[in-house]
This record gives sequence, structure tokens and C-alpha cells, in this order.
Amino acid sequence: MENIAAVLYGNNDIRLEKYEVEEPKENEVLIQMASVGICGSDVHYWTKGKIGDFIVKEPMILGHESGGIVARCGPGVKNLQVGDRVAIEPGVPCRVCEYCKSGRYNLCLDIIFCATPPIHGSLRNYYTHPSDFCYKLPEHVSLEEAALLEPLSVAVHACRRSGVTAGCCVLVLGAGPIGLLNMMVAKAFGATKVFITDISDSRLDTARSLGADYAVNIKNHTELEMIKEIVQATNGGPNITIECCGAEASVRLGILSTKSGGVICLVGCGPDEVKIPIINASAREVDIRGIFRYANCYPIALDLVATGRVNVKPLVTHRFSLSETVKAFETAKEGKGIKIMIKCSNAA
Ligand code: NAD
Ligand code: 572
Ligand code: ZN
Repeated sequence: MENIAAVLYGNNDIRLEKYEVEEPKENEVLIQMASVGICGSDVHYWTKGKIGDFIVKEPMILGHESGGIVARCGPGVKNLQVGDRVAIEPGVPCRVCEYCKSGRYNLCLDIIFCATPPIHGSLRNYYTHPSDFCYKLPEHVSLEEAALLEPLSVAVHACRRSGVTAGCCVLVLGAGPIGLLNMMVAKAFGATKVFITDISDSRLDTARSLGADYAVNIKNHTELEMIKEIVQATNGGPNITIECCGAEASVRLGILSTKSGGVICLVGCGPDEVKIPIINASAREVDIRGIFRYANCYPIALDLVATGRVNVKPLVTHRFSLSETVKAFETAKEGKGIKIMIKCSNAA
């Protein structure tokens, strides 16, 4: 069996190389990879070689949004069989620490996460993973949808942590894949109105086509103008704001627009330090919450897709083969389309 992997060697240096086919260990499965989505973090490691304290020091296989077919089961695997199609949850925690035991395993200090240095990712033909972090797909859910369960889980976690529920009015800032998925999950959780912003008209057009009630380009508007427009359209401001770009201007707008007593959830990652109106948030009891990836969200994400309550298919705008990985990354870097998908085999 040949195993070609997309290995990041350094800035702007991805090489397609032969890699060993690992034998699945106890409770692991060997997966024939089918679809791997490119995430902004993959592109960032490729162009900058690091995100915060996570530095690519050794060659690292990219990719963490993935689905594939079980090719072999290691000893002890009970939940899966050869031939099962699975979505792969890329973060595997220690399972025994206080965070893991309380269910917040995304906060585990020893979590290993695909394509976060120094851990290899899944952009290759064959990849081994613990079987309990693989989710069997119903027949009608595709392997591309499986790959999209990863960013969808980020959105599920954000909407749960911010308390989106029936009748809510939600503001989403940023209409990239994460903002669009948050908008769709907010609607699926019962939000009655979703207002979304971006600086790209094409992304806002996509947001409208996916169900945004208001989609507004913040470019050429002052902060005050935008607050007025949001407050007017949302009957006094959104109950919940989900910030999905990280720009200082966007975090500020989010805080200042949110209705008193509401919540702003920070998903986007911008500069380490930003100037925000903290007293305004405090005096109006606007809760500021962060999220770090997700925990216990894959089953919910799969259920949303399998029941048709969230349709992730329109997000895939470009497809490339594994041999075209560099072209795929260049397309992602240029900001073309929404989600770029790499096909690792004919299985997809
Ligand atoms: P993206 O870059 O594709 O999307 C961001 C969007 O924000 C773009 O469409 C951009 O045009 C828009 N934008 C830029 N400035 C803006 C502004 N001032 N107001 C409104 N929109 C603006 O990225 P993505 O893949 O959608 O991810 C979004 C963010 O979420 C990233 O910062 C990413 O690192 C972060 N993220 C965080 C977590 C987490 O666990 N906290 C998980 C996944 C992604
Ligand atoms: O799908 C997981 C994911 N997480 C992202 C970004 C993109 N995709 N996060 C933003 C960066 N942080 S981090 O802590 N990091 C590099 C580990 O700065 C993780 C969450
Ligand atoms: Zn990601």
C-alpha cells in the first residue's frame, strides 16, 4: 500500500512524500483517507511556520478536517469494522485529567491535535487514529460532509457555550467558513434572526444564499453607523454575538452592539492584545466568553447533518487531488471560495 503524505517542511515548503503505513495499535483503526478540508490554521502554518507558541520545528503532516474508510482494526476495537465510513475527530485528550473527567476535554493540557505541532495531521492516503474518536457515518452522509464536521463542531461548541436557543437574535461577525457555519447552527438551534457582517461582498452573498436575514459589509461604515444599523435591525441589539474573525474593530463592534444582558462569544483569533470597551460590557452585563475548539460536539454535528438541519455541502467550492496539494493551498491562501477540499483517494 502506498502512503503519500503532504508534509510541511518550513515556510511555503510542502512536499508530497512517501510515509510508512502505520499498523493500528490497541483500540486504533487504520483509515484510508478520503476527504481532507483545508483550514485557515493549515494555511497559516504553511505561510508563517507558527501560530502563537506552536512552532513547526520538525517536518509535520498537515490536515485536521477529515473523513475516510476503515481499512484495518487494531486489537480491542469494538465500535467499528473494516469498510465503515467515518468522520475523524482530530483532538485526542489524555482521558484521565480533571478536564477530561469533567467532560471539558478540549482544555486537557496533554491533548494531541492533528497538525498542531509537533503532531502529524491526516492529509495522506493512510492514517491511524483511536477508534473512539472516529464516528461511523450513516449511508447518506458523504465523506466530504464528514470532513466538514470538524469546523461544524467549532460552531456547535460556540453556539452551545453562548446559549443560542429558540427565539434568539444572533449577530455573527465574519462570514468565512466558521462564521457561516455558526450562522447555520444558530438557525438550526432556533435563532429567529441572524445578522452577519464581513468585508467581502462575495462572502456576504454566500451568507444570504445560506439563510442570513441581514448580511452587511462593514467597509465604509463607522463603528457608530454599524451599531445603529445592527441595533435597529435586531430590535435593540442581538442577544448573542459570535465573533468569527478576530479583528479588533470586530470585537469592539460585537461588544458595543450586543443587547444588555447578552453574550459575546469570541471564536476568531486576532492579535494577542486588543483594545476593547470592557467597562461598557461590564456595566451592561454583556458576558464575554471564549471557545477553544470543542468537546462532545461531533455527535451533535453529525446529527445536524444527517437529519438535514444543517446543509454543509454548499460550502465546498473547490476540490483538488492529493497530488495537487500545493495548488489547493495557493487557492486557499488567495481567499478564493469558501472551503477547499482535498481528495486523498477515489473513496470519496
Ligand atoms: P476566514 O479568514 O476564512 O474568515 C474570516 C472572515 O472575516 C473573512 O471572510 C474576512 O473577510 C472577515 N473579516 C475580516 N475583517 C473583518 C471585520 N472587521 N469585520 C467582519 N468580518 C471581517 O477564517 P475562518 O476559517 O472562517 O475562521 C475564523 C476565525 O476563527 C479565525 O480567526 C480562526 O483562527 C478562528 N478559529 C478559532 C477556533 C477556536 O477554537 N477558537 C477554531 C477554529 C477557527
Ligand atoms: O479546527 C480547529 C482550529 N482551531 C483553531 C483554528 C483553526 N482550526 N484555533 C485557533 C488557534 N488556536 S491556538 O490555541 N493553537 C494554534 C493551538 O492558537 C487553536 C484554536
Ligand atoms: Zn481548523
